[in-house]
Amino acid sequence: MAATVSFVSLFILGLFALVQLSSTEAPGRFAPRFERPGGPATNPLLSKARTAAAGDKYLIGVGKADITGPSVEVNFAGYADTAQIGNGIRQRIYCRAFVIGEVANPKNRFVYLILDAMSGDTAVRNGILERLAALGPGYSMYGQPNVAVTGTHSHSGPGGWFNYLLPQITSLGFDKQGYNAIVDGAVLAVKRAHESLQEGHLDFGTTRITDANINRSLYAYLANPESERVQYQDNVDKTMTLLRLQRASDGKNIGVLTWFAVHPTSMLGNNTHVSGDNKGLAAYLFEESAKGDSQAADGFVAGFSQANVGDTSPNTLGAWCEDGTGLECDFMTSTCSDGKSQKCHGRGPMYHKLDLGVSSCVEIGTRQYEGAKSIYDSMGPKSTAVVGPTVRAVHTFQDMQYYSFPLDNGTMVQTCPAALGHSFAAGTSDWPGAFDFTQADEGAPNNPVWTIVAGLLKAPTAAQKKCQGPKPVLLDVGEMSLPYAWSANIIDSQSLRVGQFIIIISPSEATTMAGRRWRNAVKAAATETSITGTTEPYVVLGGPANSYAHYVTTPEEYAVQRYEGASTLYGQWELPAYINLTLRGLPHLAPGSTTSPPPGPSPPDNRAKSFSFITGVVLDGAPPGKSFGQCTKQPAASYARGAVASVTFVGANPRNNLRLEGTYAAVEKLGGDGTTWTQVLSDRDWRLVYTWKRTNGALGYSDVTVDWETDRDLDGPGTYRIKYYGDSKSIIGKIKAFTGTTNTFTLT
Ligand SMILES: *[C@@H]1O[C@H](CO)[C@@H](O)[C@H](O)[C@H]1NC(C)=O
Ligand SMILES: *[C@@H]1O[C@H](CO)[C@@H](O)[C@H](O)[C@H]1NC(C)=O
Ligand SMILES: *[C@@H]1O[C@H](CO)[C@@H](O)[C@H](O)[C@H]1NC(C)=O
Ligand SMILES: CC(=O)N[C@H]1CO[C@H](CO)[C@@H](O)[C@@H]1O
Repeated sequence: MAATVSFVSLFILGLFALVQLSSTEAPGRFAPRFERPGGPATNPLLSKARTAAAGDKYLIGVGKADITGPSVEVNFAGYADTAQIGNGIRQRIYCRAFVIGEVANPKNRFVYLILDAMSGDTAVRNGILERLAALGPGYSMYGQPNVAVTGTHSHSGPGGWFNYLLPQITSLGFDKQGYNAIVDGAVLAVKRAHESLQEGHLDFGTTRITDANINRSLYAYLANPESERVQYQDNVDKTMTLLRLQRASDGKNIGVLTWFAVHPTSMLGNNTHVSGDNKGLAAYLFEESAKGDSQAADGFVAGFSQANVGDTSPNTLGAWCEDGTGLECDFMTSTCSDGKSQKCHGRGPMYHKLDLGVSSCVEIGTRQYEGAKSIYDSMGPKSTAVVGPTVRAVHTFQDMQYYSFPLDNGTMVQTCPAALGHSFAAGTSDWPGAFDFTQADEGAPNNPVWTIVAGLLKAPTAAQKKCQGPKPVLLDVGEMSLPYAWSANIIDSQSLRVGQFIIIISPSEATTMAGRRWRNAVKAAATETSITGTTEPYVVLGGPANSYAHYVTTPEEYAVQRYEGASTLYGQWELPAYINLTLRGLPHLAPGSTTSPPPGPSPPDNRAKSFSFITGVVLDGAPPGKSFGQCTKQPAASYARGAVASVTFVGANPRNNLRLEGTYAAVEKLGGDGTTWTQVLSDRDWRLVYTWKRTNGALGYSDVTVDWETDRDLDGPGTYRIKYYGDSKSIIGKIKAFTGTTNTFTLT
């Protein structure tokens, strides 16, 4: 037992002994492939996007709001790398909300939320439900059963908002500012969707996107029976599903909601600018294209939701050893010539650009956008109308500690308290574990949270070891509740349904085959019980949602214990258990069903007891003879389109004011009258990059750099200037807004 503990400690020590990487590299140049409004894909004459819908009428509404938390001095959520600390914004992140309800009985509705964030989470979801309730009786129909909080699984946003201890460790605990940004933004998005509710139609279509994802755990996938694998063309799902929301009043489309499985890990683990990664970019591109589309309503919202993402990678060129051997990583273990995983790196389509993943992200985002656009543009002939008036949602909490249920063949099995296996430490080829135990350094960890909790590590009980087999337990997170729960044991089982369209909400990242089995089981049961009448059910899976419960593999993949299997928290029967729970809920989605299952046990709420070692801003200062917002590096007099205009200002810490729904950086263009300036780009735009750098900690000096990566096609010639909006904090804590403006320059 003691041996296990010290072994575990050793590996964790390695995690926190890391020295912080410098993050000073300037953002790379890239050549975006933005679709131009009016180009072929958006030509209204070619588009059938407005083809009249034939299905039933529903209440539909969409909304979107900014959730960009502290962009600097806070660790990013996703790669669990303590060195990945934000220093600015490439693109603001958002919550997109979709509300769908019945016309006849409008209380029957659901909200599907997509956060440009690592996952849904119990703390965040609790906050959203509480603040929706606080909006008053008009919002009383939103609650536990019908609010689905999904994350795109982006790895490029601030962390610090998780309910459980384990994911809080690298972010130094819980950060109220970032938490509030997400919760308030999500509530604002729901409010906007709610206020925009109107009657409309839903249609869905699919396409195959061949070049935006690959499997990153093929060795585990191949453990699934051949008889099952031969039923599928690919070893990852390449199908994108798009649901279109079209209002009845004038036939304009108010939004689209898509599902496609690919890790938003195009931005590498050494990127330090906030963005929504490839999914956030795809959504932006679609929403931009809608501005030039006469069939799209104002306020059009495009949601790019995650699907069975578990073993998918956006690094479509495969995983290679950066050790001079020129070899691919080992097929079975993803290690390199030194037997370790650190040098194994997935390569995105533009990996040679060496720009922290930016160019590959543009590619993978654009491929998803173009896939979605192709479905959208051929709606009508190739799409299916959603029919059947029923809208329902079902939610229960389930304690996964020793949940007993029968497999299909009748054998009773059980799940286990959460635990992570050895391969969890190695990470994946999308970013190798910064904390592979073989790299362990026995130096003291430089992490205050870890200093407190390291002594509380427990070895697994005998029952747990047996239950988790064949997984060798590395971190027995489900049996550790000191000082508060380390991981979720109680998960959300939730499903939504509109007409024949059924949405499984998964708390875990389902692997390709796990997702297929889950969807197939739901489709078979829905068909058998005729809950969609005579219409064939169509099932999608969205997640990771509601609470972050790491991964779910098939039992066969679990037996292989690669990263995904090692991160399947509740043992080898987790997937059959999830399927059992979804099927148990299915009768509550039937037309005429007015019942809800018992709510189940409430997960612990750790918000009030969480550690917080994220220190606040002390003060900002301007160097002698300078003032906040003063431009210290002016633009050149003129740039050719395609060049980068880079300017620097005397800055202040952006954590003083998140400027939600606003901007830190902006590009303004001079109007034809020679006097009027119009904002043309802001933090929401991918090609305007805001970087903050502390230059003197004691005196609070900092620089802000704004890089405008101008685009030959999208940015017209003209006269421009760059603006910076900041907020400084005085020694007595007073926060004061200021503005900086550059000289004017021309773009030719
Ligand atoms: C970021 O990581 C990639 C992949 O390992 C590497 O090629 C690149 O040099 C790194 N960039 C910086 C600035 O560390
Ligand atoms: C799910 O498991 C429960 C026992 O926990 C069992 O009663 C039920 O029949 C199972 N449902 C399905 C659909 O397998
Ligand atoms: C049922 O299936 C499980 C998993 O494949 C297997 O371990 C078990 O032996 C089977 N039980 C029977 C009675 O065949
Ligand atoms: C990581 C890995 O093994 N990727 C493989 C996934 O499958 C494709 C074929 O579909 C292979 O080319 C990759 O090497």
